Amino acid sequence: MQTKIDFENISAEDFRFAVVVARWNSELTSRLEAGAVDALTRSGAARDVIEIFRVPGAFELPVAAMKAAESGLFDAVIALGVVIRGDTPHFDYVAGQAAAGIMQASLDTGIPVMFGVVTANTREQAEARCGGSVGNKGFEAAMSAIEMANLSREMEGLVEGEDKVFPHVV
Ligand code: INI
Repeated sequence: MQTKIDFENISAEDFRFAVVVARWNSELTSRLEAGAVDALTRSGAARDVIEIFRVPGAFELPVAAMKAAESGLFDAVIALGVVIRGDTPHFDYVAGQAAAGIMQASLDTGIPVMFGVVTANTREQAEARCGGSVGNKGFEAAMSAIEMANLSREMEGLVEGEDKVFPHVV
């Protein structure tokens, strides 16, 4: 059974967000960044509660995401990058470590950290996912961040045995 999310009732208001953006493939990561900011502001976040941090490449996303999550200043972190497969195994190391490190940052801090990293075999595939025919993974990651920020706040008050209503799930 798939859980239905009541998007009418999940809002980015009253939350603060960090967006960590890789500069590699910056003409594409800038589109992810614009999509993420669009999703957050359209959902009620003020522009001044969204902090943007830049890192050289996707490999550096985890450490910056971890620092943002540890700071206590943000309710969710959105890590954005584009890794495109080349002729060598480099892609596997960069994409794999970015994914593992982002998950580690999230689990170690308890702050939701979103994996907004496009991993593609070709530039065309990447373009399609950065505001092209397949959507904008930055926008999607930000919507997931809003959902997780809401869920985390609801779960903070969980007491065993107590009836708890999760308003954003219908
Ligand atoms: N970084 C990316 O974000 N995307 C890539 O496609 C990429 N490629 O192809 O090499 C990439 N490499 C740089 C890497 O993320 C680090 O910045 C670098 O290795 C220094 O640690």
